Amino acid sequence: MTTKIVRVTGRRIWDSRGRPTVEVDVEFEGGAKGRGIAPAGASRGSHEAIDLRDDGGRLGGFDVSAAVANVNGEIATALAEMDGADQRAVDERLVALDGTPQKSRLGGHALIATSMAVLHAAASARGLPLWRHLAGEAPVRLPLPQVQIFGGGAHAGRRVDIQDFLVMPVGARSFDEAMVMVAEVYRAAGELMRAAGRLCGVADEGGWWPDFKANEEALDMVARSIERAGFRKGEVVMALDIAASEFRADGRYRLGLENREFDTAAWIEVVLGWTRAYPIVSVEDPVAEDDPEGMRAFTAAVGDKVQVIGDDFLVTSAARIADAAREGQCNAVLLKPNQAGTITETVEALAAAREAGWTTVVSARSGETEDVAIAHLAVGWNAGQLKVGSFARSERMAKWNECLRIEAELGSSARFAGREALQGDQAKSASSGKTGRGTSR
Ligand code: 2PG
Ligand code: MG
Repeated sequence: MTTKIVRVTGRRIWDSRGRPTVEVDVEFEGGAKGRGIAPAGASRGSHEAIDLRDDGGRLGGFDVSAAVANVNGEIATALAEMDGADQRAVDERLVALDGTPQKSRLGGHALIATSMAVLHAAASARGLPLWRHLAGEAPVRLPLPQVQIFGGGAHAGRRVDIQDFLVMPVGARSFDEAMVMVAEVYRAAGELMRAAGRLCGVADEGGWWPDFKANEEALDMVARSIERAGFRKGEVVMALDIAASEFRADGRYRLGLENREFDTAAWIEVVLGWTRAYPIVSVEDPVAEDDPEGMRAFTAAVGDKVQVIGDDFLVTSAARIADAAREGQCNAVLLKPNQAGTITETVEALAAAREAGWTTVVSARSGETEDVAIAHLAVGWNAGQLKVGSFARSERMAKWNECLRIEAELGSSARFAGREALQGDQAKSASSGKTGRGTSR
């Protein structure tokens, strides 16, 4: 089936926050089709690919008509007749065409939606599900999910400072069982909030609204929810996305909710205290994106006991990951394709993390759609972990549900990453036959 690109069509559709986003359809000469939809972040790293939003007050300044015009104009022209099965060549053409360091001319959303659409069409041309197209014959695992129980920070009007209070069902033996465990904890959290007279709906990613007087109250509530759901110690553990860039100003960390502020060393002590007091196995962006020394100090302090994820700090950039690995500034990466802007650059970031022996987490954004590609990327790349928000609202559940379908399709050969996903080198050794380093996490 010929994989020559014959049509690229962009249009404006709407994301889970009711904001405009870019959808792209691609068609090959042989008839294969693919569709990609760009997600959108609210707490964005300052070095990630920039979404081009229209000037002026319309739609709050979020409209994407210029970006859509770029897809239907320059991008469609540049990709015409290219081989859609050559993802790298397509992505390199997109990057060169844009010509800016952060994709600001054509728009990061225009580029990632196009890149994803081409990838989908290529899978379809081979008659394969996307995860299988990506994996080839390499082993795959269903990812250990990171699931938000309370949403805060930029996803909840800054009601609390910390952004994501998450759980990870490390004791599950399958993805199906993982979902059941998470559902019990999510429900228990809702019941506890109701009993406390604090049930106020949900935040942007479906996590319960954080009606708390202090950040620590949310930590307590997650721990109590795990207990109330009846899990034994270590079966369901906790994770945090601090998203600390959001509350750092003038070199200090300011908790608006508690009216307290800290220098880097004191702030690190606060977070370390939480990792000792609660069963926290993973902390994302513990300090701000412009605090590399803080990132190094935190990573050194937790050793291999806690997964330290760079999100805003690394923005899915292979070069930044390699630098951070050399400096000991993280030991894990969040992979968000729209931070990089193309699939090929995201794959390069994944490879850099693997090279460093890091763990990897494929992640959605706080602004999402019905697009479930992220579930296929997590499985097909054998990333080990997947983070797509909470356990409510269909733009989140669609991704979890897609993982369940992939698990069902794999049948008895399905493997669930489970606790192993928190050990660096696992994915690398699974594909190369080398023995993993192993950690005490
Ligand atoms: C994050 C993401 C998802 P956003 O910080 O990890 O929770 O948020 O998409 O707003 O950057
Ligand atoms: Mg984050």
